[in-house]
Amino acid sequence: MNSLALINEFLGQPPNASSHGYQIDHILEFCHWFMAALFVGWSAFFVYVLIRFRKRRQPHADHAGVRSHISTHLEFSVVMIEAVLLLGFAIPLWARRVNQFPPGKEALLVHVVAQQFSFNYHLPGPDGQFGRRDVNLVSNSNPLGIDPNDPAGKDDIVTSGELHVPVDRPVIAELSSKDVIHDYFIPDMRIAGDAIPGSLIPIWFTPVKTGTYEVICAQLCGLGHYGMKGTLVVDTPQDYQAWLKERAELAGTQTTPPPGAPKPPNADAQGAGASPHPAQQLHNAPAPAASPSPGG
Ligand SMILES: [Cu+2]
Repeated sequence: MNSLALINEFLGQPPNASSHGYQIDHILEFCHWFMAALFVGWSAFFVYVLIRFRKRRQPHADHAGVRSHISTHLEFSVVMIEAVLLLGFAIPLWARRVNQFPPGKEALLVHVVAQQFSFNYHLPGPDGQFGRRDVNLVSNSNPLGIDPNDPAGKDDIVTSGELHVPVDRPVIAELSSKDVIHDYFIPDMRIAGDAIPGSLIPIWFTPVKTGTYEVICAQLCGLGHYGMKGTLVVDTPQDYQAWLKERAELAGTQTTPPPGAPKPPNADAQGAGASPHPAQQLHNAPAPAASPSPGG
C-alpha cells in the first residue's frame, strides 16, 4: 500500500495518528487513483477522436454516429464503481463515525468552545461533572461563563489553545461556538466538525500515536482565521495524569485567575452577544478516567 499512499503524501496529508484514519486514507487514495485513471483514459480517447475524425479524413459528418455500445458499457462501469465507493465505503464509514460513539465511561469527554480566534476546552475535573455554564457570566477571566455557585464547576478545568489527551483512549469532543461558525479540524486524526453557535456537535476519535499535533479552524471565520490554530498533545497515560494534575491545581482559577494567566482574546466582546449555550444541559456527562488528587 506504500505506493498508494504516495498520492496522499503528494496532497500534503500528514501521517495518520488515529485508529479510524487509515479507512479515510484508503478511500482517498482509491478515489484519487481512480480519478487519475479516468483522466488518462478520457484524455487518450479525446486525442484519439481528434486525430481519427479530423476534417481532412472525414470531410462529411456521419449523422448515424457510433454504432457500437462500448462507450455505454464503459460509462456504466464507471457509474457502478462510483456507486460501490459511495454506498459500500463512504456512507458506511460516515455512519460509523456518527452513530457508533464509544460508551461514555470508556471515552474522555471534553467540551470544545470555539471563538474568534481560538479554541477553549472545558474538562469536568476530578468529580467528572461539568459545571453549569451561563453566557451572562462570560468575562475575560471566565471565558466560558462557568457558574461560580455551581459546586460541580469548582474543580472544572478550562484551557485555551492546548489540549492534552491520553493515547489509545477514545475522545469525544462536543463542539460549540461563542460567536460565528468555526470548524474544529485535526488533520493528523482525520477528524473535523463544525462548531456552530447554539448547537452541540459531538465528534470522536482515538489517538494511537503519542505526539504533538496541529489543530486548525477549517471554516473561514473572520479576519484572524488564518491564525486560529491550537495544539493537541497525545500523552502517555502517565504524562496525561501529570498534565491533569497540573491543570487541576489551577482549577477554579477561571473565575479568579492569577496575575499573568493567559486570557483568550475577545472573550468579552465576542461572548456577550452569543446565544445561550446548549452545553449547559450536559451536567451528567461521563467522567474521564482522570483521578488527580481530590480538591487539587
Ligand atoms: Cu475559526
